[in-house]
Amino acid sequence: MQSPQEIDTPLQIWDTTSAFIIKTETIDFNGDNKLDYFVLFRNPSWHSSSTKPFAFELWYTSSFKVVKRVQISVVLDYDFRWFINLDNDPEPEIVSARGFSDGVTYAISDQNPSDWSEKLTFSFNPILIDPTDPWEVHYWGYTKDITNIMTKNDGGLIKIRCSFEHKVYRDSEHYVPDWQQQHQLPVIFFTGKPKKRYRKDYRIRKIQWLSFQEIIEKARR
Ligand SMILES: [Ca+2]
Ligand SMILES: [Ca+2]
Repeated sequence: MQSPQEIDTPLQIWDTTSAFIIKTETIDFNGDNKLDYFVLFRNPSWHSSSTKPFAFELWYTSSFKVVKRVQISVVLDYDFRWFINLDNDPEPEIVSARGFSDGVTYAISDQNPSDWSEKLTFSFNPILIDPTDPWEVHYWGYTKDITNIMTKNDGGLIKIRCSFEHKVYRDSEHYVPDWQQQHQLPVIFFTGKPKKRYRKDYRIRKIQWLSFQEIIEKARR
């Protein structure tokens, strides 16, 4: 699981709009093993009373072709995204944690390589395990603490450590997703270092290793 890294803007991206660049990040978002770029631009025609997006994020491939343009109208308190390939198509899936201090949505999105649009497949509860902890205590998976989603390779198929039997209740801190599309909110396990060491008895049972597609289908049932 990798997150985009901030870099100096490559010279190939510099042009007449460069004065408006807020930041440039790099990640391989299309899965061809070459680093691509996200460039965040300030919208020069935005003003405080305007309803226009205040910024745009342009997605450049490694060959500096713009393949996606995202309008940004809201400043989130939490806006984390990680890229990891979880299925058989080459492009990575996006693990995200987005929202406000009173509610963060953890979700996995599938990318459509024809226009790089993101389709939310399911939301989940993030549970963190410290791999050096022999007791495998379950902590809440805060965005700054998680380093990787727990997966294993099962005969060429990627399986994700998860559970659908738990008592993780979302309090006011945790946003509940659209239940019309998703009937069950799984626990997804991550490795990392629990700095806050926040834990409750989540009563997680029947821990399974399921493929990305199996989790999508089970969450909808
Ligand atoms: Ca790439
Ligand atoms: Ca994929």
